[in-house]
Amino acid sequence: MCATCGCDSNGNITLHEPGHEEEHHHDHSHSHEKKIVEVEQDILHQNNLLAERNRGYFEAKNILAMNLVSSPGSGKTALLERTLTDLKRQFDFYVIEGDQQTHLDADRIHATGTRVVQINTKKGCHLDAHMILHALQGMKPKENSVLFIENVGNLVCPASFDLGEKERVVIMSVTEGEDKPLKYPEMFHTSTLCIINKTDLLPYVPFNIEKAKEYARRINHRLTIIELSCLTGEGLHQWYDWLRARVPLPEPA
Ligand SMILES: Nc1nc2c(ncn2[C@@H]2O[C@H](COP(=O)(O)OP(=O)(O)O)[C@@H](O)[C@H]2O)c(=O)[nH]1
Ligand SMILES: [Mg+2]
Repeated sequence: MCATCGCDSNGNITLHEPGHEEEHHHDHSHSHEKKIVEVEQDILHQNNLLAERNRGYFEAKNILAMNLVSSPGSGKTALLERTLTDLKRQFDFYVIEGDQQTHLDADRIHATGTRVVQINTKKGCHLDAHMILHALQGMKPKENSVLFIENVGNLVCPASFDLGEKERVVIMSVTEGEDKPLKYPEMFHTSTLCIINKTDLLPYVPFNIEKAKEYARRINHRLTIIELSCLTGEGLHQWYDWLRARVPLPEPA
C-alpha cells in the first residue's frame, strides 16, 4: 500500500457481496471514488508546484536532471554503475537513490566514487518533488553537472509525480514481456527515452523486441528507443551519445 499517493484505493475494488442492494453499493463506491480523486488532485497540485521550483533550480545552475523509472530489477542501478564508471572523467555526476528500504543501491553508486543521497520512502511507492528538494539541499550539486534520480521500482505511481526533471528515462528489460508499454501507458507517454535493457538475454527469452518498440511508439511516437546490455556493454555507446548531446555546456566566462 502506498501511504502518500492513495494508489491503494480500496474504493476502486468492487466487492460483490450477496445480500447487498445493488443501488446502495453503487452510491457508496461513487462517493468514495470522488473523495479519492479530490485528495489525489490536491497532492499532485502541491507536487507540481515544488517540481517547478526544482526545475528552476536546475535551470539556474545548468544541471541536467534525469528521472530513471522502471519496474524493479530492469537495470536502473546497473545502468548507472556503468555510466558513472565510464564517463566520470567527462562529467560531474550526482545521484539520488529512491527505494522503499535499504541503502543497497546507494552503496553500489558510492562504490563508483559518485556523490549519492539515498531516500527511503518506507510505504511510499514513488519519489516526489518535495523529497528531491530536501535531497538537493544536502547535496548541493555543482553548476553544469548531471543529476540522475533513480526512482522507486514501479511503473505506475512515479508516472504521476513530476520531480522537476528535464528527461524521464523509462527502462524495460527483455525478461519483462513486450506488452509493458500497453499495460503502463502513462509511464511511456511521459518519458522522453526508452531503454530496452538485457539484450544479451534475447536468445533465451520469448521477447519480441520489434513488437515492444512498436507498442512503445504507439503510446508515444516521440519516444527515442535504445537497445543495450549493461552486462556486455553492447549498445551503451548510443546511450552515451544521447547523454552527451544533452549535457549542458558551461556558460562562456
Ligand atoms: N543479463 C543481464 N542482467 C542484467 C543487466 N542489467 C542488469 N542486470 C541484472 O539485473 C538485476 C537487477 O539490476 P538492478 O540494476 O539492480 O535493477 P534495478 O532494480 O532496476 O535498479 C541484477 O542482478 C543485475 O545484475 C543486463 O544487461 N543483462
Ligand atoms: Mg536499483
